[in-house]
Amino acid sequence: MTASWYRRLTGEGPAGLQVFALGGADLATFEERHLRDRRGGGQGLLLARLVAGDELVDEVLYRRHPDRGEISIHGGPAVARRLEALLVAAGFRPGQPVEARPGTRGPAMRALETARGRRQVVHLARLAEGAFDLRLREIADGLDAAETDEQVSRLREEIASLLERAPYGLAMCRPPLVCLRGPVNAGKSSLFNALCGRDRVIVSDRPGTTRDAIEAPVELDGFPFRLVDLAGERASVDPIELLGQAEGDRRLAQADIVLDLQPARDWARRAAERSADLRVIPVASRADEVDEEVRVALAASREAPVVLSTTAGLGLGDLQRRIVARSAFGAPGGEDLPGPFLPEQVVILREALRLVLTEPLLAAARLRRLCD
Ligand SMILES: Nc1nc2c(ncn2[C@@H]2O[C@H](COP(=O)(O)OP(=O)(O)OP(=O)(O)O)[C@@H](O)[C@H]2O)c(=O)[nH]1
Ligand SMILES: [Mg+2]
Repeated sequence: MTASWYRRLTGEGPAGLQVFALGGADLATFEERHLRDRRGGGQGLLLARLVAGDELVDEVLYRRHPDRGEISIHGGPAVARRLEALLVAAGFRPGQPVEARPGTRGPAMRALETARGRRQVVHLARLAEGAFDLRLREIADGLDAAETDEQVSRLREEIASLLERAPYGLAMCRPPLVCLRGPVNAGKSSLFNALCGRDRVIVSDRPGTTRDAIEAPVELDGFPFRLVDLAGERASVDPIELLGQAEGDRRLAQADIVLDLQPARDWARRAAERSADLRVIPVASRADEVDEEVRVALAASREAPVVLSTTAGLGLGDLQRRIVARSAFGAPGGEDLPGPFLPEQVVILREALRLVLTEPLLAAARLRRLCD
């Protein structure tokens, strides 16, 4: 919550009608205490009685926005002074609203609390120490001091390269979603447990064991991911199973990466069921159930599935490497360098990039706004 503030929107003077904007942590208390008998006036406007205790100060119009309120008073300068006195007594201070800054070190520190995995901890710790902040300040200082177009365009390149790192940083703060799909009994839950490193979900030879979507944070090849086990796919009329499958569809729509499992022994027969979705990594599961020649042929086939056996410990390393490579962690430029890691930071950096060649000083101010 920001400190409480108020601001006069109309000029000072003898005008009868004057408008004040107010916001911050004390807004709701102020409304409760000083705006009585609020009643609808249309288009989000309310009529209310501005009161101080039992005393009526003025009849006012009040408009509530999500982050602030606007009061229109009618009683002239004396009432305006009275309103200001009430606001100050309630903890409001005159001036511009305090801007909500995304910050760089604070959010990294908070994200560290739930960080998993070596790379995530190291990356976030570096951000929490101020590595990104420092880069922003260096660029902003450079822009303030720049005297030639060449100097400005070099700094523009630096902003652009910070933006290129955004997918990596965003994924560090909000790990990519990996969903396990496939027919019943394909071995999804067994793989889920293997990637979690413990028996997190039930595995059984009964088709349709998993009925709900279950999510767990995992570390793959040192990188953080959110892994989701889904109900197996098959025709069903059971209402609970149908609910589970609908939930599966919902999670699949959100997935960054989909592991599409089909038992190696059914691979050829089920060709039509496999998706050509770019997010999909095909997995020929339960590969210990087929001969070595079949495994080799599968791996060399056009689809090049990961040939996997959870029980025999086959293909797990290959699978993890492919997941990382397919994710934002494996994208070009996805090096472990400080860069933006929150969507709000990306918005401000984009704005700075847009401004930098024509208004370098303004771009520098935007970059400083990002800093803590
Ligand atoms: N031989 C062999 N059996 C496996 C392997 N992975 C899983 N299984 C067996 O296959 C059966 C189904 O495994 P699950 O992991 O429960 O399969 P699922 O895809 O989650 O099944 P549903 O939840 O019903 O959709 C169990 O009996 C497992 O022990 C594997 O790599 N090799
Ligand atoms: Mg299952």
